Amino acid sequence: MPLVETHADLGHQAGQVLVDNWRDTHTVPSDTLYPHQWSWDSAFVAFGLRHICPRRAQVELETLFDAQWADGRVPHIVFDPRVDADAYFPGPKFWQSSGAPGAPTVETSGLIQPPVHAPAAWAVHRADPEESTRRGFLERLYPRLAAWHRYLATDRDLGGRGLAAIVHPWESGMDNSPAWDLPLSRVEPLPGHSFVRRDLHHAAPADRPTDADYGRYLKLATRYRDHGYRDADTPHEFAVEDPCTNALLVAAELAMARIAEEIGADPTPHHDTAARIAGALVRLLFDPAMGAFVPRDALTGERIASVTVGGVIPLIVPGLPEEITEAVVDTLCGPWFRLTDAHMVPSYRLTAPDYSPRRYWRGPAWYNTAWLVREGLLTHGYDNLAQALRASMLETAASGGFREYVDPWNGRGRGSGRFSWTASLVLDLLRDPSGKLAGG
Ligand code: 2M8
Repeated sequence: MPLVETHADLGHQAGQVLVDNWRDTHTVPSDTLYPHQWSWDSAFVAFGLRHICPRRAQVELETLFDAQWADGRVPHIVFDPRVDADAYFPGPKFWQSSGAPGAPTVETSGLIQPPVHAPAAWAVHRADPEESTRRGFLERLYPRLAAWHRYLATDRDLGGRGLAAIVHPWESGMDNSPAWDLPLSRVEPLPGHSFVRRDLHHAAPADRPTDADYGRYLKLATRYRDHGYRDADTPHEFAVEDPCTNALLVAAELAMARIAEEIGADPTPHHDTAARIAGALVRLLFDPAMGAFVPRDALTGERIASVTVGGVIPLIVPGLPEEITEAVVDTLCGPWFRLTDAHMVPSYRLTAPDYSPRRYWRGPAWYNTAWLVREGLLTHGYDNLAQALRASMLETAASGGFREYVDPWNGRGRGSGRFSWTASLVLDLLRDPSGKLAGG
């Protein structure tokens, strides 16, 4: 079948996934594995949803921000009260958010995820500016987005170096990434018999994090919960400055500048914050010997010598020094990520001894990170590489199922099927191949 027809069909199927995964006020990442609302999933979903129903894309983000905490944090999961409390673990009974100070009435987790929301809000507005203005979409969301970014830039500057720290691997969105192995090794896991996983009912154990990983995730989350999710009071055992989260915060502040201009507010503070965080990112997290950005342990002050896809995503930051941009693109095209012949972008170095083609964030290629890398390539004028990556994403998706992640060597789908951000970002690539982070 000619490629153009395949793609027309692909767009239709992608739209159908988004329609089927819509739950009145939000989209579930997957009908089986993730039956609630997730934070960065909703932002990625909004980028695609705006092409078929801009109003729904607005509601997606508004629902998430209705669950914002008083301190500005946007929870990583908002639980749907209509779904059985045991359908996902750890569910509302574990997080006990309603007992925590400043939590919303709806049950949520106490963790966060990377800040993709402001760029999503700006893209959603531009999909139908008239309807957005009529509903006061940006005016209402702007102060909430500002509070969210303030929380990240201040309460989460746990290392005092001008970068936001994550306090749990789930906060990176790249849960079992090898980048967290070292800081996580200090955490004594809860014993396996003390919890019952639900994810293994829906996905192959070899595709998911291990029980030992879960034991550590739960240990960290329990300690945070038992300190009321108060950052200053929790003796964090894990606090890491993640390059991907901080690069997204830069892009998000630049999007805030565009939103501020649109609603007649002052964009200057957003430009200033973006420049400050970008400076710290380059100074503290770029590793010239690796040709990539690496995380930094906020507790020890040491860099973690592990390059993952999170270390190339900072390409989305405009105005990086040229030698850094070139080094990161070389890394992407070299044997670690093989941009021009792998399926999309592997989540971990293909040559690493502990690389796994199927275990979740330890090797498989994901659509959201490929979409971000493509945005980074466009930001710095690598249009041909961006075009090749788009083709790779569409071809991989066309092989079927809108899977959660794929084996970078053969493109075979893994994890959940009919996955929302996969469908959404494929739709976005089909309908709007232009760059759109940081205001487009
Ligand atoms: C995955 O994370 C959740 C925990 O938040 C899980 O494994 O149960 C990650 O891929 C994360 O990035 C994503 O937001 C979430 C829902 O799709 O699933």
